[in-house]
Amino acid sequence: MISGPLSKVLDKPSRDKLEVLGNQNVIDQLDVFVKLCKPAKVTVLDESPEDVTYIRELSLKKGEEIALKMEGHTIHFDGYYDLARDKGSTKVLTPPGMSLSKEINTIAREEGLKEILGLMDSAMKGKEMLVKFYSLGPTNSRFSLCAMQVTDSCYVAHSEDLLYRQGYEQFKRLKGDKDFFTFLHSAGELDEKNVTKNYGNRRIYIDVTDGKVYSINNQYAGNSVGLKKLALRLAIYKANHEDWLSEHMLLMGVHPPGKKRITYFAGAYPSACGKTSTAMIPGQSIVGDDIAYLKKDDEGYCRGVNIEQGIFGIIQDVNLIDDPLIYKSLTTPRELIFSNVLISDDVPYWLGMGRSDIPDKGLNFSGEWCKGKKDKDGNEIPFAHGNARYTMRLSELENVDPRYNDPQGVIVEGIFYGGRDSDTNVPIAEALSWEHGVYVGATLESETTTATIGKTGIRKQDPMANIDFVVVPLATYLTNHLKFGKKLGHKPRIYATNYFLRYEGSYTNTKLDKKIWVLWAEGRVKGEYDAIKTPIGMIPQYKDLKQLFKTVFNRDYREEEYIQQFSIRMTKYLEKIARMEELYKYEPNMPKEFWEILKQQKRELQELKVRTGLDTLPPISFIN
Ligand code: SPV
Ligand code: MN
Repeated sequence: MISGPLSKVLDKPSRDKLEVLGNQNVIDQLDVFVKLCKPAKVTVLDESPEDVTYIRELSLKKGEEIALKMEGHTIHFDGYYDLARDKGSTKVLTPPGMSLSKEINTIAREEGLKEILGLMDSAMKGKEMLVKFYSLGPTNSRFSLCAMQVTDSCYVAHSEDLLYRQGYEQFKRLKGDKDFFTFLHSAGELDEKNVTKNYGNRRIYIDVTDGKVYSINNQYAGNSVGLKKLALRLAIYKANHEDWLSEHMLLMGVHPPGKKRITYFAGAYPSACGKTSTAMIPGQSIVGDDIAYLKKDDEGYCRGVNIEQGIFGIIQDVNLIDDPLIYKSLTTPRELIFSNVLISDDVPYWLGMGRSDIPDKGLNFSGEWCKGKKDKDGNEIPFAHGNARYTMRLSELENVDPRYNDPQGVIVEGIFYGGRDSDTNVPIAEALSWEHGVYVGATLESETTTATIGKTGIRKQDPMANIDFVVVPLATYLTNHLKFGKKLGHKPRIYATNYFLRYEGSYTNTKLDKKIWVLWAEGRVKGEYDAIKTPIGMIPQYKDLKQLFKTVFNRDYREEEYIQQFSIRMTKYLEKIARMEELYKYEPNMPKEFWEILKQQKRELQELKVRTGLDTLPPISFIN
């Protein structure tokens, strides 16, 4: 029954769509939102091509996006102070008795609701409220989760049309049930450039116990697009109260050269640590580059799906040499949103794109820009932002995996955990067991980048690359991982990767070398390579890497390179262990397996150090 405030702002087509959907919970929620946000009009959209086109065109009409020269390409600018995820303003609403790890910001639920609902009051006055329905994960699958997005931002709705599967039909399958997530977003008051004015009142409040997120006074997708990191948090809460995993992970098919098989891997990397470029390694196939759900199937395999169908990727350093496939997609006609790059004569320019003819002026995230322009602190504003992005459908890529939409998911046989680490971890090492793999994920660290607001280059702990999103106590989350693995008859092997190891200031490998580490892991999963056991895990033998480098790149991989990369930096690993002790000692109820593995690794490394009197040991010392 549609009555109340909602019925006054609905036109006939929107009313019909809600009626056909047949979900009173949806109607009741919208009624509350309309009363609160007071939009001039509510437009309900289904998954018809007309409704998808409506959003795309409205975004241009309202100026939230501007058309570029290349067909289908548009640009959207977030505000100067809204260019990355804002961790400080993102809080979990905690009811009495709920406590989370200290890494997660919380606010008492009642107090938080009062604040956010206060900010939402009349936020859409004079505006159009858009109501969209999506499916997280493929539709018609045991993985599908329904999600309703309510927003006044066409850019948000357009981004979601590119990034997620339409779910109006999936919502019908709920048959009126309440089992869906809800995201209420308002960009708030906009200035003449269509940028959020009151960014100081930016708030993203996660109501985990009610399956809702409220987000206001922002536009950057990591803050505004409900189905992305906001849904990841709700899904982590759900997964940890059920028996599956919701992870900040890529999914990819690995194709060993000269062999017919495809082996699927998942991979967790903190923001800007090579996740998308791993999923896009030439010769492999991409299932997803950001968020995956993992569940056990009836045969005991780990199955994974990409909850998305698109990429919201960092554009910096996408060039013909390092990311040829994406570069090609960004420079040919297709439906594509650029954000926070430089626009000159309706052509986009970004950092590290490999062009020497970057214009001296144009439009960028600071407004009208010319070379030498300074911010209010006197710092020079670069022509494009380091966290500038592109948004497009996966189907636009020639390397999309044929099973990226498979409702069964793919069988995950390996998992990568990779941080940005200049001085400790080897490029790749295999965990000794599932439990050791959970330890490897739990001890993931990364040096910060521009993907979140704050200083860059600082080492941060980032368990499973998920620290920003783990809205249950860390110990609960890790215990759930351990339990998940125990139930699997066929456990994925787990690998620690590091593409950022330096020696005397320079990277020890090229950007393309990650292909070799990934192919080595695939060969290990299939039992093709022996490996060297060290206290931190199994590392590759020189001869196997040498052969892989030769076959794949026709390059002679020198033994000096191998020794530089795969020596075990015992002192550095011990320093890392000390940081982990510090992080986890405040965490109540940590699984005992975690401390056992940590202590054993510490003991072995200390003994080795004492016995050899060295800080670092070459791989050969571990061969008996
Ligand atoms: C990340 O930062 O991990 C991203 C981009 O994938 S965001 O949408 O901002 O989360
Ligand atoms: Mn991400």
